[in-house]
Amino acid sequence: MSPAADESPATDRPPLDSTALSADGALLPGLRVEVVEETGSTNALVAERARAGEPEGLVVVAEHQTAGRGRLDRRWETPPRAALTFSVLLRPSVAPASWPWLPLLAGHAVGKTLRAVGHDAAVKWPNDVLIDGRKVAGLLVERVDSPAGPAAVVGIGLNVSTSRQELPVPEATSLALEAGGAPDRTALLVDLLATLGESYAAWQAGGAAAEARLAESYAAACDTVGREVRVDLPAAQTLHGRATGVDSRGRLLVEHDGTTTAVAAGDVVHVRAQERPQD
Ligand code: BT5
Repeated sequence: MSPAADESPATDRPPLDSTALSADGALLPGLRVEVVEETGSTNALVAERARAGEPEGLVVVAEHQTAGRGRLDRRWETPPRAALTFSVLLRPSVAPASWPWLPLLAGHAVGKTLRAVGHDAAVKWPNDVLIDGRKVAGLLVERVDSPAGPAAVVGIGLNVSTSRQELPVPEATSLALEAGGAPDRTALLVDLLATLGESYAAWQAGGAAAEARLAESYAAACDTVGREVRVDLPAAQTLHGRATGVDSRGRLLVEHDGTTTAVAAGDVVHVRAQERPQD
């Protein structure tokens, strides 16, 4: 463990151990990790590789992103070596109608991994991971069309040793701020990729039954369900209501005046943390 984030901000952060990441048996078969010192966005880099025909399983992790992307042209900002910022190239064989599960599945995998190392992490529909109501990780899944067929780039940003001063918004947190010390990023990345890989394989192989199980398991881990929410819809529409669950297609169910609306991935801008009623 390195010192608490509030005590030791930007100095002396250890690099990722790329030798350990490429060691035999370190990762699930089929995964290949490349560590880059700096890039604009790992999602952009992996999308480029996907277009050039790269097979499923490439993982690019950047020690620093200079133009990290959130959804809808928002930015994802992390200092060098303070976070895990990486993208995974997938070429799912399941029908495109099931692809909206990917950000949920990946966020759920991050939440599970963090809970396994003692954090009280929850997912926030559709693409955030929270600890104690604050955003510790964000997910950006993008579809890329390539001559080899469609691909999905699953981008994950997780704040590890980021100090309070370095976080771009007050609603954010890091693992170090929550636990008083930062875990080893290489070991954490290995754990994240293992959980993500297992969840992805079960989803691909399991058909409708797997999606029903995923919906149940996701909803149980989801901080959004049970809350009053404001959902910003396209065309500047807004939906206010109570989130009651997640359906078998990964849509958020929002109840208002006795009517339930299923909000699809991609149609909802965000259930913004700062607008959620506090406990
Ligand atoms: C996201 O978007 O949360 C998706 C973030 C995905 C980042 C990964 S890093 C690897 C890969 N490569 C990329 O270029 N991106 C992916 P969204 O829900 O739109 O949230 C963006 C908002 O989160 C911003 O407008 C800020 O308010 C906030 N934010 C920015 N940086 C943050 C950070 N480090 N921690 C917490 N919140 C942050």
